[in-house]
Parts: sequence; structure tokens; C-alpha cells
Amino acid sequence: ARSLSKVLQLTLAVIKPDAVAHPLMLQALHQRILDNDFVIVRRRDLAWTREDSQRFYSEHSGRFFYQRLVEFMSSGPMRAYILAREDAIRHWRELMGPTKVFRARYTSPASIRGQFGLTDTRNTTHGSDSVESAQREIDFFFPDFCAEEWMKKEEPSFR
Ligand code: RTP
Ligand code: MG
Repeated sequence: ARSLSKVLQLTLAVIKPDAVAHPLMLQALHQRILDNDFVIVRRRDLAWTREDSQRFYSEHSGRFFYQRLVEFMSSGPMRAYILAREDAIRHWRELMGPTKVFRARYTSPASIRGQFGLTDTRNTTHGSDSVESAQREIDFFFPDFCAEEWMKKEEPSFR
């Protein structure tokens, strides 16, 4: 039985267009999720318009990489997941590794970005970075999902 002290947490994980474009990479990343004790709560294949991309990344609108980020994220299909686990946010980000591809290669070669990241922008995956952003991002990708309801119904079965 799982420990009562471990609190179930939700996060949003996205497999970005560069990774979805390669079926073997998509498969490998899906397997990575399963191998790391995440429960897949929801899964959705989708593609963004430029407007979706701008809206999601509006916090980066002043940054030098904003335009290419927006272009890239609306360049093809993606896959989004709601993942549940104890400490899900931190675990998924740890699994992804650093954003910058050179750092990922040198400091975390076994991480997802260390293995598969192409550039600082085309870096295979996204993960929420806080409880607040997880809420916002889950809402963005899965507007019909109600976290409170899911927790009330499912969380007891993880104890
Ligand atoms: P994320 O938000 O995707 O989980 O990644 P992060 O926190 O590690 O990185 P952040 O600084 O929030 O950047 C968001 C996404 O923008 C793209 N990016 N491109 N120098 C560049 O070309 C550059 N820097 C960031 C990446 O796709 C990054 O994930
Ligand atoms: Mg970020």
C-alpha cells in the first residue's frame, strides 16, 4: 500500500511538436511516463493555432525567443497529459531535465531533453512549474476537467 503521507499531485505534461513528429520518440516518451509511476488521468492529441500558442505563452511575450516559440508550438500536432503522482510537478520536470539543450546534454544526459532535445526551443516536452501554473495549464488544455471532483473520487484509491 502507498504511504498516507504522500500527497497525490496533478501536473500538465505536453509532448511538443518536435517529438510528436517522430513516432518512436512519442512512444519512448509515453513509456517514460508509465515507467515513472505516473497515472495518466487524461490524454489528448491536439494542435494549436498561432493564437492558442500566443495565449499560452503570453508571460514570455517580451522575450527574444517568443516569436520562434509561438511558431514552433503551433507548427504541428502535440500530445497533452494530465499526470498524477506524489510530487508530480517536480518529478516530471526532473525527468524532462534542463530547458537549455547544452545544459541538458552535459548535466543530465539521461533526461528526456538530454537525450532528445534539439534546441533550446525545440526541447520535446513541457511541464508545469508550480501548483498554480499546473491549475492554469490543465484548464487551458482540458477545460472540462475538474480537479476537485477527480481528487475527491480517485484520490482515496491511491491510499
Ligand atoms: P517550460 O516552461 O516549457 O516547461 O520550460 P522551462 O520553464 O524550462 O523554460 P521557459 O524559460 O519557461 O521557456 C518556455 C519554453 O520556451 C522555449 N525557449 N526557447 N532560447 C530559446 O530559444 C528558448 N528559451 C526557451 C522552450 O521551448 C521552453 O520550454
Ligand atoms: Mg516555464
